[in-house]
Order: sequence, then C-alpha cells, then structure tokens
Amino acid sequence: MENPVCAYVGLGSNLQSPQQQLEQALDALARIPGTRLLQASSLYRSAPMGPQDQPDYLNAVAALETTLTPHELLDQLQSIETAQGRVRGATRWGARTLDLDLLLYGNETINNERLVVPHPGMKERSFVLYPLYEIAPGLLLPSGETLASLLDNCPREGLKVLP
Ligand code: 5RU
Ligand code: CA
Ligand code: CA
Repeated sequence: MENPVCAYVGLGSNLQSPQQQLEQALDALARIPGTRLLQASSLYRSAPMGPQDQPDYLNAVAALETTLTPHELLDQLQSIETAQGRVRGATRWGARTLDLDLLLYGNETINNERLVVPHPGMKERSFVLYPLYEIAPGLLLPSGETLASLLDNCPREGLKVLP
C-alpha cells in the first residue's frame, strides 16, 4: 500500500443508544476502503461541554492507518455520520447521534475551508485527550507538543471510563 499514514478520529454520541452508535461507528471505520482500524480506546462518559441542555456524551478515539487523502477520509467520516442518522440542526453544538472528528492526520497541519487539522478544540477537551492517551501515550503533535504535556493542563473533570 502506498504512503499509509496514521490518523486519529474522535467519536462522540449523546442520542439514540450512544454505546451502540459508537460500536457501530467503529465497525464502519474498519470498513473504510484503503483503511485499517489499528486501535480503539475504551468508551468514556462525560457531561456535555459547551451547551449543557443536552444528554451526557459517550466518547472514544480510534487510530486508523489509511492511504486516503485527508479530504477523502473526511468524506468517509461524514457519510458514516449521515448513515447513522446525524441531522444537522439549527443549534450549534447540539445533541447528535454520531460525531466523527478527524483529530490528527499523520504529522500534517491542514487549514482550509473544509478541514482544520489538528482539530481546533482537541487540546482543551478531556473527552478527546484521555482516550487518545490511552491508545497513544507517546504521541507528538505537529506543533512538537507532547500529548502528555496537554494532559498536564487538562483536568479530568467528570470523565469516566465505561465498565
Ligand atoms: C464548547 C466546548 C463546544 C467544548 C464543544 C462534545 C466542546 C461535548 C462531546 C462532551 C460538544 C463542542 N461534550 N460538547 N463530548 N461535543 N462531553 O463529544 F466540545 S459540542
Ligand atoms: Ca464534528
Ligand atoms: Ca466534536
């Protein structure tokens, strides 16, 4: 396979059986053409950050190896969201059946109208950093920052690993 890169994807759900949504999404990630699912974190439960008038979230992070371009991978992630009933409502940051975020794509920095990588919010979000640390504790970001240093500045808050 040509130039495979490691990509990390954040998964989130707080509607319609979130645990099933995340399990189904992991299965769908494993079936993306040109892509292997290398690792998946545990599932984590937390209170909503941002707008709080919505149910608690389940989150996880997956490591993929892919020969797709970042935009091809983004297209695949969005089609999985749509297949699992994602409805884009009027409210920003509202409840959703499935949210798949491209967190990291190799060591690349991407900034265009469709895609910003590393994912802008990830450095302050415990529900991203702790699951990511579970599967990639030695990770270095394109900026040169270590994942461990980001975690030092990110309280765990109410983040719980699902039994
Ligand atoms: C503002 C602050 C807006 C943090 C957002 C999730 C944010 C969430 C999620 C949890 C959102 C974006 N809370 N809030 N898990 N997404 N726990 O996946 F994340 S909306
Ligand atoms: Ca998203
Ligand atoms: Ca998100």
